[in-house]
Parts: sequence; structure tokens; C-alpha cells
Amino acid sequence: MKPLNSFADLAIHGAPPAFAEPLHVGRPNLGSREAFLRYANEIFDRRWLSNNGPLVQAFERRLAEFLGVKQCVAMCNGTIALEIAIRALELQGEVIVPSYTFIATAHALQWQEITPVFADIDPHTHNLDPEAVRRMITPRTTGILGVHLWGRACPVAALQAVAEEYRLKLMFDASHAFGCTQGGAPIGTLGECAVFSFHATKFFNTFEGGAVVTDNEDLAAKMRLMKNFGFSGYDNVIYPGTNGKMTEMAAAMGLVNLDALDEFVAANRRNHAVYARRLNAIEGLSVLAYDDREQNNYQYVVVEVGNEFPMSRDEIVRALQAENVLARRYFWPGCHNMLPYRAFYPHAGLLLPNTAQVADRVIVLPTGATIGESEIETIADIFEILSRSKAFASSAMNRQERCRELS
Ligand code: T4K
Repeated sequence: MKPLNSFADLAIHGAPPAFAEPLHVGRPNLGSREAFLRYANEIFDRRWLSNNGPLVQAFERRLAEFLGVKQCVAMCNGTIALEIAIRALELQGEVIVPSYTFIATAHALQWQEITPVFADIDPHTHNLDPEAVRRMITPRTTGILGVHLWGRACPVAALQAVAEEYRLKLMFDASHAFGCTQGGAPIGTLGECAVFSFHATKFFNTFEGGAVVTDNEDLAAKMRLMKNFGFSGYDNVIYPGTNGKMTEMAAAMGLVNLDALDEFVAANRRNHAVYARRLNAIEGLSVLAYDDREQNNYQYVVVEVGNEFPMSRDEIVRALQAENVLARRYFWPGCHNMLPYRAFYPHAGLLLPNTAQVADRVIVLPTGATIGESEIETIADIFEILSRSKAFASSAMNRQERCRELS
């Protein structure tokens, strides 16, 4: 490990990077290889690879039990799970969503020609502001799609009240919130239904995968039809469906990773505590906190860069990436500023000041089972050096950029 005492030690100043290999935000957590291979052998022996196989059924049962819901419908990824849930709820016209989320939340609506209407967030929680939601309601609004960003529950009761007042359907994108609770209850039990993502980069993964959970048996039955082309038995299609099925291999990964869930959470929790101890001590930085009275998965280490810090968020990210710390600017610049939506809402920014402010300040840092205390101490050392001067860091970066342009 190189010494990290002064600006001269930084990669943006020409020194070698702090880490020989990149540290990723979304490095997958992996459960027991042996257990996975046992499942893989069973799959080979059975020659049953997809279409509601025994492992998918076992996975759905375990998830439903774990989340305290009546029904869990496993799917091939979180985006398709969102699309199917939205369609099963018969949403149409306009649906209110945060702009400060992963683009899939908005796309799942737009893909079905439902207009995502972006409402602003609370800058402290990063979650939807119910009053902002209320302001965006029109006669065409049919639903609210809340996102439990970073695994912290959005204001469910207040959103429920708005939904009831205007007779809107309320569903949740809980992609970040597997294993998290609100008021002690698992987050999947809230609203008409909740959608999880089990993508490789999530702290709990099935390679690719997702699920919709609900207590509404009819809704679940409809989604089971929809994810299998609308087939009700052989040769009988009773619904215009799609292909949203989870494979047996994905379910095997899910079963293996469920057994390791406590380990994954413990690693994330430890990492979050080390980051918080070190970075909260630096003026201008604050690490988003999780409520320790709830169960959390601590999968996102979210740092906000305030005006007191002498470098901009983007300068910090560039400096970290030069050190092979692949920090991310999730979810900059907000969905409303992405190409498919920019033209829809050229003035959306005027209504989304908190979204703009938060999206400009956030850095998400590497965590997970592959990152330990010593890596985090090094990352914090880099932040400390950066906190000591703007002028130096900027000029070093400009120099680097000029070199790159010339080469
Ligand atoms: N709603 C919300 C709120 C979501 O956050 C997401 C997904 C969805 C809906 C949709 O769910 P899915 O359809 O994806 O199930 C990543 C993930 O692809 C995406 O699933 C996730 N949100 C989003 C927050 O993060 P990118 O574009 O940042 O991925 P990428 O390829 O840059 O990977 C992130 C980092 O992880 C990189 O440094 C590389 C590393 N990585 C990635 C993979 C796939 C690995 O080390 N190993 C791997 O296998 O979107």
C-alpha cells in the first residue's frame, strides 16, 4: 500500500493508484459455492431449467415467509417485475414517481405508455415528499409509485393518505429494501404490492432477478399469468402476457444467498460504521444514517458533500476513481434530465429543486463483503487529503486532463 500523507501521494498528482484492483460499488456478495454447485448438479439431473421449477417455488415460499407476505411472485429482473406489477394494477395515464431514483422506475411506466410525472423529494431523507406528490396530481393521475431509496422506507402513511384522498393506487419500488423494516414490519408488506430487485449489484442477488410481493391473492394470480405469456394450463392463453420467468439457476443462487444474508448485512453494517466514523469527522462530508431501531441492509454508503468541503462532488469522484475507487454519482442527474424525459419536461427542474440539490451532492462508495476495514481506512485517508486543498487538487486534475488530451 502506498503512503497517503500529502497531495503528492494522490493518483491525480501522478502517483500510482491506492488500489491495484478496482473497488466496485456493486461487487456481488456470494454465498456458499459448494451449496450452489449442489443445486446446479440437481438442476442438471432433473433437466428442469425454467418455467416455475421446484427451486423457484421453494425460493418464492422462503421469500414470502421471510417478508411476512401471502404471495411472492419471482421474476427474471426487477424492471420486468415493476412493469408487470404496474400492468396488473391497471395503472394508466399518469403515475407520480420520484425523479431521484434509478432510471428503471420511470422506464417501467414509460415502456407501457404511462407518463411518469416526477415529484420532488425531501432533501433529508432523499425519499418522496408527500406534499410535492399532491401538487403533481392531475385528472389523469392513476397511481403513485414510491421508492424506498437506499433501503430507507419512504413516508408510507402520508402517501397512503394522499392515495386514498384522490383514489389512487399506491405501489412501491423496494429494489433497495430487501431485508429492511419500517416500524418493525418488513418493507414488502406496505401498499398494494412491492417490487424487489435481486440484480448482481444488490446486496442479495440471484445473478439477475426480482420479485413482486403482495397480500392480494387476485393480484398475485394475475401477475403469475402475466409473467408466463398468460398461459392457464397447456394450450390455453387467457391474458396477453410476457416472459418474466425466473430461471432455476437464479433461484438456486437466491436460496444459497438467503442462507448467507446475515453475513452480508453484518459486513455492510461494519463497513457503514467505519465510513461514518471517519468521514463524518471531516468538515463538509456527511454519511447518510440508517435508523438502528429498524432492520437495515446497509447496502448503500451514501456520502453528501456540503459547501464546506473544498472540492466539488465531481472533483472528488474523479480523484477517487484515479485511485481505483469506483465511487458512483447515483442517481445524478435525476430521471427528468435523462434524454427520454428531458424533452417531456423541459421545465421539470423548476419543480424539483431538492432533487437537483441532492443529485449534485451524493457520492456512493464501495461496500459489501469484499471490502474490509483497511480499504475503508485508505479511502478515508484519500478524503482527508482532498479536504486539505482545492487549489492543488484542481490544478493537478487539469494537468492530468491536459496530458490526456495531448497523448
Ligand atoms: N428500481 C431501482 C430503485 C433500482 O435501483 C433498480 C436497479 C431497478 C429498479 C431495476 O432492477 P433490475 O432490473 O436491475 O433488477 C446498477 C444495476 O444494474 C441496477 O440493477 C441497480 N438498480 C443500479 C442502482 O445499479 P449500473 O448501471 O450502475 O450498473 P454497472 O454495470 O455500472 O455496475 C455497478 C458496479 O458494479 C460497477 O462498478 C461494476 C460492478 N459489478 C457489476 C456487475 C453486474 C460487478 O463487480 N460485478 C457484476 O456482476 O446499475
